[in-house]
Amino acid sequence: RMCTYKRDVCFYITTPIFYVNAAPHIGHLYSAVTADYLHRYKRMRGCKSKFSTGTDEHGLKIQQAADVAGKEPRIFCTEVSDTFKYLFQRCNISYTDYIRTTEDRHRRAVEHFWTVLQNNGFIYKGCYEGWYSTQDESFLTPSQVGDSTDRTGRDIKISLESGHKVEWMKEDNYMFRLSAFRSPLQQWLKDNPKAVQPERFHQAVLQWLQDDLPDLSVSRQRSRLQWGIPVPGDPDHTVYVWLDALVNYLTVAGYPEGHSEWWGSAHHVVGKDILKFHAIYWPAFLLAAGLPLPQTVYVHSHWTVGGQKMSKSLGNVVDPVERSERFTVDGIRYFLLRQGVPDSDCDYYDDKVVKLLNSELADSLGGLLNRCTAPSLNHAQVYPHFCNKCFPREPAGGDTDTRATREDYKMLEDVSRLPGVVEQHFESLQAYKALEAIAGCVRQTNGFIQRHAPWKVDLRDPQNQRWLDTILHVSLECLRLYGALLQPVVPATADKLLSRLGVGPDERGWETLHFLNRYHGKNCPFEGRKLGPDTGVLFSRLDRPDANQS
Ligand code: ME8
Repeated sequence: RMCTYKRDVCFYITTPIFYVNAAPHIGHLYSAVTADYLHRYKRMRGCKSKFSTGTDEHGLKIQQAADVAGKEPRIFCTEVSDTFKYLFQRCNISYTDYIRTTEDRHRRAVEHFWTVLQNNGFIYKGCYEGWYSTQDESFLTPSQVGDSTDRTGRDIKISLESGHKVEWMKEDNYMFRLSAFRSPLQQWLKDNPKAVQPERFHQAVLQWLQDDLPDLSVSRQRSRLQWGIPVPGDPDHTVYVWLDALVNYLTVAGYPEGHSEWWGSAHHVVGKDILKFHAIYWPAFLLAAGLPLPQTVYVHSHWTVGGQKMSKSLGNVVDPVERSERFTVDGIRYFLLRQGVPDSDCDYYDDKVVKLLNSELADSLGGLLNRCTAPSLNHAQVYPHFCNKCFPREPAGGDTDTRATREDYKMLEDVSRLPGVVEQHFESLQAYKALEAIAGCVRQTNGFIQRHAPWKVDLRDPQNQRWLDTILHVSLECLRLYGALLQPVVPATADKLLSRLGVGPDERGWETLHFLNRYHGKNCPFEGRKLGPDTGVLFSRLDRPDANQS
């Protein structure tokens, strides 16, 4: 299955564009790292991959936040957008495009898109009456609304899903014929069982589509909302911020000119909070515009702190820049993807990060690299030779010098299968399972070395030298695979590891993942090669945080 990939196939991956009403937190970084590993993985497979992220800057919520900050909206947006950009650059998020909805190229795309929807007969003038949440920029049906009280004890109505306050709104505006798309959307989901992943969310969308789909208000009166894109031909109205925001994916693809190369291969990473917008509104808009639908909407759950949603008012927001300084960039990337389970919410706490990184990156992986490259064992600092007599293909072979055990063969089997396992999990957004499988193999390789205790081998016997070399060769081959497979997740650490092994920059693609060629009687390009220079500890152990720090 490893060779089934066609080179130069296009892959286009996106994160949500983030609201600029508040600074980024660990949840935003999680979405970005998720999209980043997919982008890096696809590139490793030889795909042409485009990766976009950016900020969502229009709407009442942003207008209000700028007011509170006492700033011009445009200046306010630039400041906050820059904090997202800084975070992503710092954390090695390898986006190829950073989009801001206040850019001209985006306004042109939205205007064009709107005009196409209108010309196709899917936009009409009507009157919207119902509940609206400014925090979510979302319309709600009566069954999605419940009672609550605000901080001053007053009775208010809230969105049952987000808990945010809702208000009754009655306004003449432009409506989109969403109701026309209920059965086309059901058909799309039935024909494409992987359109929304993981499966649980695919089912959730189908469930929503069991209910009626009311038409959607897609504009606000200019008198209520100025901070946005005017409706083409009717400047008394402003385009609804979600229609504006979703079109960003097309803008980056080059819409309205020359988007066809990328548009057919769009994949969206989103949090579960915005699933409805991406799996119902967005495909309906696209169908109405006569454009292809996204290939996949990848959905992930949320990070909580102390079991609660992160929020400014609770004061429990985890700052990703600060954590990337404390735990290193690769440390926080590894933690998020190793512990983040897309299907369900995960609780964040610092001690969990320290324990995981110390055990898997510092001790297990770093320890393995140390052992195989330590000058005390590996005097010549080379990728040593493999001896087929020491480690024959047939475990019970006749007159060989084999010392390989049944567990060793089991390890070989597991490591050989690892690329396929990692591929499967990477592609279905289960990075944690991929990393778990890699960590399991690293443990087995450490066990292999422990079992054969190369430091005890008596080198006065030349046969023993061949056996020692074989142990090291096998271990380095394991490490080479682990390093290559970890590149999408911890690029800097993987680079350090592979460079130490002497693996060149063009020897790190998916096509290099043939494990232990020599065992299979083939040539190994690394055998006999000098190791790379020793650049120090692979991943430094971290101190446990004090109780009051976490
Ligand atoms: O919704 N855990 O922007 P937003 C994990 N502008 N991920 C989280 C998270 C958490 N606790 N909190 C947020 C918007 N996220 C719109 C999107 S797209 C055309 C427009 C991530 O700033 C997650 O991906 O509220 C979520 O969907 C997104 O940030 C929401 O970011």
